[in-house]
Amino acid sequence: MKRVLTIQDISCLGKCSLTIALPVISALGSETVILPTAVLSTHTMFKNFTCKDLSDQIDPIVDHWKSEGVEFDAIYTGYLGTIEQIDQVKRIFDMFRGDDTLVIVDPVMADNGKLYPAFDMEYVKKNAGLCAEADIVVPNITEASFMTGMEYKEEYDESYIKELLSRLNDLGAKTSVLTGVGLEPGKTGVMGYESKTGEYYVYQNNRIDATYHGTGDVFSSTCVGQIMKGKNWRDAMRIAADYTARTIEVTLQNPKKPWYGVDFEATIPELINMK
Ligand code: PXL
Repeated sequence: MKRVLTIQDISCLGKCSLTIALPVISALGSETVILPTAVLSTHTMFKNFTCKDLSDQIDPIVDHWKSEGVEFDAIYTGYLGTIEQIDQVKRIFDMFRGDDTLVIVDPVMADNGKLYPAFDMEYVKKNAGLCAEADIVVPNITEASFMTGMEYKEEYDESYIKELLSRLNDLGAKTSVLTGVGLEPGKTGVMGYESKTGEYYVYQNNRIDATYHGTGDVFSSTCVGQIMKGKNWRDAMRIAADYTARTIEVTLQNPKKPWYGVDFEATIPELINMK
């Protein structure tokens, strides 16, 4: 069985980060080792959330794992709280990255043209440095535009997306996958670029006019789980895009109209059978 380490916060209520990564990657058949970077009462889109930083636990936890001789097939990072934690994560890459360890970085910090409340441009720069070390990065357009210094656009064409992807790869990542890319009216999806082969991959779904928190985490976790199942990055992205779109569709049918997260639990059985 593959073993994945995922490093991100626990938002106790809110359905994002570890509370998505753990069930999704486990459901796809990999052992999922978690390293919580902070415990929050809710994600940061709620008002008045509590947050306990766990930075002081990170080094002792990973040092213990090292002493146990543990190895990981993948390391997947998501929302991190501080600049210092990014340095701690780089140390973890150095400690545990073997020849075949896949490193996936989702530089969670912004959406819809804006940084999340906890972050500033210094954090953006540091996150770009983390992306440089990744095999695959999966930012949204906002995160990519902050990291590359390109203008954020809501209306764009394929050449804008290609330029973002090329600049992301210039940062150092081997493969860049942009999420939330709609190349025609009424569509949304992903576009990726692999430096080694110069190959682009585009996948589009019908756009559903709703935005929810945690959909980026659903997408990234699914990519990780599918790659661990043996899919190449393009198929993993396609399935992750389908699963995310299907989950949004199902969430919209919930009569209680959840606002803070998607009903990914309802669609996990479908995910397991997606090809
Ligand atoms: O889904 C991304 C995410 C993860 N963790 C926390 C967040 C968010 C998005 O807002 O606030 C704490």
